[in-house]
Amino acid sequence: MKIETIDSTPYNDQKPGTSGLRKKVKVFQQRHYLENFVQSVFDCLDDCNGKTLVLGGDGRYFNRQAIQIIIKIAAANGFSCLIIGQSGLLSTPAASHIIRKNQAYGGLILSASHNPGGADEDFGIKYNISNGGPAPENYTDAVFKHSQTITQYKLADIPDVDLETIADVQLENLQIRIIDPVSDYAELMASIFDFELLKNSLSSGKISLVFDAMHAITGPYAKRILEDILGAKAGSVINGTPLEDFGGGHPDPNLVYAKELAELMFSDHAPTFGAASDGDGDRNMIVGANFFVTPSDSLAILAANATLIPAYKNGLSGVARSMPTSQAVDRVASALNLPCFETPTGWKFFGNLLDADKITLCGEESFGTGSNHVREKDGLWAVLFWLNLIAKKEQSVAEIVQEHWQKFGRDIYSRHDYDAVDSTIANGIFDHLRALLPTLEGQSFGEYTVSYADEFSYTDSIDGSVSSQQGMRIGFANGSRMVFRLSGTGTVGATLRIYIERFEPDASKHGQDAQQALAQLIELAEQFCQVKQLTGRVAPTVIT
Ligand code: G16
Repeated sequence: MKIETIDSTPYNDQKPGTSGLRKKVKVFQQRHYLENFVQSVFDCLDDCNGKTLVLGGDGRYFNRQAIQIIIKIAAANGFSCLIIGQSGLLSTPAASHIIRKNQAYGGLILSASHNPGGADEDFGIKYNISNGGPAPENYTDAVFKHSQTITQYKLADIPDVDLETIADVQLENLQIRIIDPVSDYAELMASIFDFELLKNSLSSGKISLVFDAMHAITGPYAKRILEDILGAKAGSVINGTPLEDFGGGHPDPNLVYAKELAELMFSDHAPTFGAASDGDGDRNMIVGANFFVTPSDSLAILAANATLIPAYKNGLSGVARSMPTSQAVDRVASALNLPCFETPTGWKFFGNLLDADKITLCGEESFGTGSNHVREKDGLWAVLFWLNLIAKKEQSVAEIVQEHWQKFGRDIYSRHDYDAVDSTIANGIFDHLRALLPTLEGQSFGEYTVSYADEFSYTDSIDGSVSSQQGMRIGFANGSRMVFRLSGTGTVGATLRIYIERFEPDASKHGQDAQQALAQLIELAEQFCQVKQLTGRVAPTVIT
């Protein structure tokens, strides 16, 4: 195989965010941009020679072209086996599973997750390590550093690979395996959940469902598993064909962007269960008939009921949540006497805890839940978990949630996002908060007395690594909390996130609207950060 060394000049903006490098497609299409980054990823690995790499993406615009480029760079860097999803497709959780199942060295996942796709929209790439999870920060920091000085990359002189045909192809020392992206993942799901019970409930129509794949990667996975294997009515999966631009939509599963689903679920002819997933299939939104489940509650409910699921019938070793996620799961952990960990935002922080079997389930407020079955959050897994619970408990989504609140109390929760804020203003807000926090402890604001105010810093209990500046948090004596954080996944300006929660033990008040119940805290948050005043905005871009 002829290997060329191509001279290049470095870019200074290849710093991976919360989950890989995400930029506009046009940025990735700049000369040598993708090549530099991929070569930097490989240069920072110990040795790629003779190793196996998994490759696939969410099918967004530029996915196919990027895969052909990466194949040539991987071949030139000595990988001996590339496992690639047919048509270049792999959901993020399926990629994680395929890395683990094949004991691959790692994988490159091409996705900008829930960000829009298309020629003028976003693309992304991230490296996952041999445990199937996102690479840790010390590695992504090294990649960024290297990308700022890189001067050449390697390219194998081989023809483009046929990505459409499932086959094993040998190119001299390199084996290229084009695999069915769904079958391994479907098998894994069948090993976790009670598929017989699900088949009975779904094929008989006892449980009716609508799953919105948002024209993203989960379409083929959901159709195969929910409709073909479990017998849900044909058409239960909507927007099921992956499109390069997600049909012009925003593949972020919330009530604003999954509009078709939301309208149906809050109508008179809502099915028993509704769900949606995002661009790359790792997020999930769960909705019952006229009832929305917050991701934080969802995590707590899955933890509280886990022993009803075959794979978790012997109980959990522990649970974890990201810092801004509500404290609902903490209450379950405390009742079940389970260890509960609080990590910074980003799935990569769960990896060590899962590997060490300190936790079995984990989740985030950002519509992510998962378990030790892979090392990514997993949208369809959460959907199957909920369906399994509904079938087993013979209750509706609303009944399951209300019963949970009665037992544990309700952590009323909301997140307010201000998108595309001018970066200078956003940094100013955080400088101001950083100065304000040390003055707050002990101060009272109406019924809220500040018991702590700090900037979250995390020390990994397994490897001792420290991640600082992970969001500002203000806790109150009555257990309420607010958190301010800058998103690490946006590509335009800065996205400011404000997370607000209040604990309500009184069951007669559990029916309250979250925005009303949190109104005082929402006002207090504005008093502290002044985002509306400084940006001139009158309301958040998205409220979840
Ligand atoms: C990514 C990470 C998640 C994290 C989320 C936060 O999600 O994988 O673990 O919770 O980012 O995003 P932000 O920094 O914008 O708040 P995804 O689904 O985009 O990969």
